[in-house]
Amino acid sequence: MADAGATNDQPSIVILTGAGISKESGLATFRDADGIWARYRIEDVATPEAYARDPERVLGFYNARRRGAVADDVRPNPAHVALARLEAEWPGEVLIVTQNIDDLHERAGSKNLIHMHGELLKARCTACAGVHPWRADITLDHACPACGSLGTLRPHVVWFGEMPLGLDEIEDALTGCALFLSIGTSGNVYPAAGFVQHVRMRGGVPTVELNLEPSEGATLFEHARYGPASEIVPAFVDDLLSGGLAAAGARASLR
Ligand code: BV8
Repeated sequence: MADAGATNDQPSIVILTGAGISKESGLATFRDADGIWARYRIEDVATPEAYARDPERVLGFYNARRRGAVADDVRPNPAHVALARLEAEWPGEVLIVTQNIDDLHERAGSKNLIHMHGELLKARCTACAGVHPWRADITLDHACPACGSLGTLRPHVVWFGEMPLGLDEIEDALTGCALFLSIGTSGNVYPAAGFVQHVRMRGGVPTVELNLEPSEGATLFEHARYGPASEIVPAFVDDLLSGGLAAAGARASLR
């Protein structure tokens, strides 16, 4: 993980993404009317207590989502591709901090990426903490590839009540960035939803929300642009690459 802007004096960008950026790739969001939390209760499938109480139910929930995420027709959309292009062409560091557990940012070509809520295509052993690439279903009949324990594999994802991953690197990046972008997230889940306040407290750093509609934290952003990510993200990246940071504010509506 590169340090936040420490490698060069060019302006660095931190981008927080959420389920909305993957919606047009065919993956469900959480809080839209047709979202995951409209069909499942968090307490039943996305907490350590749920896994302890009924591991097969929790494994089944993630197995269904993993099958969806690896389906042939689920591919990066123009928003993912635009962010990979930004990372390749922007003179300073670009860090994507994603709440998403799919691999669409990687498949679009993004390299500097933190999955703060973990990764659906990895399994973690509760006996030895080993983490392994895993594209198939996880069942209690599987043995850990590292320690051989049976029935100890869980999805390598961060459940409610568990500590998100990479918070130190994220904190460093938020402290040094010249632009903070939030894309496709409702701003309901912390600590991710609090990142914009961290940047605001520094003063003088533009914060931009790119979303289908105003999020819970919409008023905290200096600029905003609303519409489908596959349209507004490539347009925003074009402006950044052609006009620099100043264009970011111009492209997005002033708050
Ligand atoms: C923790 C992984 C201790 C598994 C997920 C204050 C501080 C710290 C914690 C808390 C706090 N207050 C409350 C808490 C506890 C809790 C929390 O936030 N609860 C909420 C419900 C109030 N947080 C935790 O438990 C976290 N851990 O706190 O540890 C700690 C304490 C202090 C400091 C550090 C640590 C752990 C949270 C992680 C839980 N795991 N997922 C899985 O995926 O199943 S969270 C879950 O929600 C998803 O992962 C997702 O990433 C996340 C956020 O959802 P979004 O991505 O925003 O999706 P959503 O559907 O909500 O919104 C989609 C948006 O896209 C919408 O706005 C929509 O309009 C837009 N959209 C739709 N279509 C499009 C679009 N935009 C553009 N284009 C489109 N086409």
